[in-house]
Amino acid sequence: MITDKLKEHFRSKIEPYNKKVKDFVAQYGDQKMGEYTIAQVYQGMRGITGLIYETSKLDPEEGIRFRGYSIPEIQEKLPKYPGGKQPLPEGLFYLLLMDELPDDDAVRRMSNNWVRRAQVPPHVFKVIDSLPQHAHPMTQFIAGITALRTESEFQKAYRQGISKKDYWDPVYEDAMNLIARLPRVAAYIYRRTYRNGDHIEPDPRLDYSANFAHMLGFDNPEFYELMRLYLTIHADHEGGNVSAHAIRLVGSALSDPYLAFAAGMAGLAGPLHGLANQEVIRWVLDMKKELGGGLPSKEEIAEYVKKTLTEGKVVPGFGHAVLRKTDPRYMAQREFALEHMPHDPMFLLISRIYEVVPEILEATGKVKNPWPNVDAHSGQLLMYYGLVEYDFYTVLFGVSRALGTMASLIWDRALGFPIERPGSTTTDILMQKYAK
Ligand code: CMX
Repeated sequence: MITDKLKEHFRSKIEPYNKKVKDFVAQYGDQKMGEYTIAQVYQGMRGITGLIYETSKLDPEEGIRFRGYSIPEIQEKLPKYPGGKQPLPEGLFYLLLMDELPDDDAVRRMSNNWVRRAQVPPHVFKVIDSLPQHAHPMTQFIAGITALRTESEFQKAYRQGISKKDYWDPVYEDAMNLIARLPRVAAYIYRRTYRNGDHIEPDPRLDYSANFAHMLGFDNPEFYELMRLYLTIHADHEGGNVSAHAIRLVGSALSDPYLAFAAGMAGLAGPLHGLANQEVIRWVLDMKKELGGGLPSKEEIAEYVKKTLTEGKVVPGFGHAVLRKTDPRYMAQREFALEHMPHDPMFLLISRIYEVVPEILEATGKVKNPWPNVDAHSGQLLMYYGLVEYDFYTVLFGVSRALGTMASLIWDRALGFPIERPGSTTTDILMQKYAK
């Protein structure tokens, strides 16, 4: 195990945080938090708060807050690469884990720490190579993550009989190692699938995002900046979304962070969740093809959207289970596009879709949030710089999602959260009780 100053700093936070939680529960634990309806139970527990997730909180109107900071605030307050404008995801992870804003030194320490941990064992590449090249990148990613599990410190420590109060320590090790290794695994999948296996070695002098972009094969300072923004804004979205919740749930059984993260990635690969980023581009390209190329008019887009709905499909990139406004993550990406590629034809099309879709979804009378989410924009930015293989986009989302969910998982164990086990019931039981 690597002993590091970051871990010692984190260790110093555990006791006071634990005391805060224990005192609060001791004093207020019997207070009621609210009531919910039968309909909410049938609607995927929508609006029922049933989890403590310390690192971020989603407000329906304002969007995500990371440890209290909104996206514009973290863009302003987190350290940046010299000369850059976008926050460094190393800094976001520090904020989520330590519950304090990092300075430049802390971010440099985080970057260096991950470089020291980044070595991926060769068998992981062999496992990925054993899959057919046409296997979806998320299939390859999940296989790679599961293969990384041979390195689990938590698994080893548990077998040796570690005490409950120390669980967080090997979970921290696994989480940090996983975060450090994911870009290499992801880049390996990209290069084997789309670049004839022409792999690129990491460059330890680069920051986390730039090194990832470099291994993918995109050595453009503007793309580095995009990757810093991308990895920061996709990192965390409170605890109830499918990927974060799956990671937390599986982790609560004391499955190690690799298993928990693989479970979360299986959820992220669903088209109603993270896979929506690839679906958006697929849908937009299909639209362009059907409408003869070029920039379709608003009327043509409206017809296409209505046709999508008539066919019983969702309009990808729009709607959200919690948000009720345009996603600030969408706006942050739009601002990036306005600064770097305002005349890009794909950006003009994405902007026009934004003008057309909400009114149509609203008119259905059932869509609760007609506004775009994060996935409506990300593909356009990637395509602009040449990362056009959209089946790969959810892997990028996954690398980012590790930052928030791993910070949270470390806290789950540091706070001694129990195994998650909500109750369930049946329709017949409910009918006997309520349908009188
Ligand atoms: N297109 C068409 N119909 C939509 C829709 C959309 N974009 N968004 C919601 N609806 C429909 C739902 O399918 C549901 O229809 P039924 O009553 O016929 O089942 C109805 O409107 C009510 O749904 P809701 O309460 O507004 O939304 P949910 O909380 O159930 O679902 C979400 C949220 C994101 C799954 C949904 O909006 C959706 O499918 N969006 C498109 C896929 C997408 O972009 N997902 C990415 C979300 C962000 C992320 O996790 O990465």
